[in-house]
Parts: sequence; C-alpha cells; structure tokens
Amino acid sequence: MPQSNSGPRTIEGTLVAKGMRFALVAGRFNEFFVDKLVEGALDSIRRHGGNPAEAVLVKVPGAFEIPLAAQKLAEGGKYDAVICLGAVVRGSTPHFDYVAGEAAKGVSSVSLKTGVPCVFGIVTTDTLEQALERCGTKQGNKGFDAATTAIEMVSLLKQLG
Ligand code: INI
Repeated sequence: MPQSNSGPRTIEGTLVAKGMRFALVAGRFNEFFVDKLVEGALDSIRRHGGNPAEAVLVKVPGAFEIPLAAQKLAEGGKYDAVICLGAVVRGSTPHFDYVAGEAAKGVSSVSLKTGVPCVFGIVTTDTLEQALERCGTKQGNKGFDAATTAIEMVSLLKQLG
C-alpha cells in the first residue's frame, strides 16, 4: 500500500512464506473435517511460496489437547509459528462449551506466553453442516485462512524485532 506523507509509518506483515518453518497441530476428533483443514493449511503455505514438506504435522486426540502440544512446539524454538486445527461441533452436548472455550483460551495463552504466533484454526459450529461449510465449501477453508494468518504474523513479528 502506498505510504502517505502525513500518516503514521505503517508496519504490516507480508504473505511470503519462503523459508518459514511451521508446525501444524490437528485434533483427531471430527477427523473428516480436520483433514480438510490440514489440506487447506498446507495449500496456503505452498501458494505463498513456502515448502509444505518442511512442515511438521502433530496429531492430538481432540481440540482440548491442542494447546498443550502447541506449547511444547512453541517452546522448542524450531518453528516460526504453530497452526492449530480442529473441529468442535455443538450437537446436543454442553461439552462443546468447555472444549471450544478451553481450546481458544489455551491457544491464545500459548501465543502470549511464548511469543510464537499460535493461530486459531479451530472451527466451532452448531452443526455438522456448518462445519462442512468452513472446511472447503461455502465459507472457504479455515485451515487455509489460519495458515495465511500465521504467515502474516511471522513476517510482522520479524519486523517488530
Ligand atoms: N473434541 C473435538 O475436537 N471436537 C469436538 O466436537 C469434541 N466434542 O464434541 O466432544 C471434542 N471432544 C474431545 C475433547 O477435545 C478431548 O479430546 C476429550 O475431552 C479428552 O480430554
């Protein structure tokens, strides 16, 4: 974007993934959907100039377990960003609120604690149909979006020093 002479100096990340190292953490629960999110995330890395073959994919039982694995990966210092992928579908159980809430809080807290961007690519929906819409159909692919956000944040944090 062109810089205006009077406005503030703007710093923002680019979408160039070349040389970036990514860890993906994926819940196995609702695997049909999560597999599509993983595909979307790898597609984003590739289409932004990164190498998906250099990414690591870590699988955990469900979304509730994602933050702990993400924390271990972020603390290890080997990855520039952790892309968290899962699918929590409400159905008829109050379990949803605990699982979705803890996953969201946990991913955010890992980011803030470690300084490594941990991106929330966990789909939380009322129905299976809504989940499908976010995993590569009507509403796009939230895994692709999460990886794109990770690329931008890695680039931004490098500039912020
Ligand atoms: N895990 C999910 O990833 N998605 C869900 O929809 C889900 N539901 O609905 O229960 C879910 N539960 C499992 C949870 O993530 C943990 O693996 C489990 O509670 C053990 O800690």
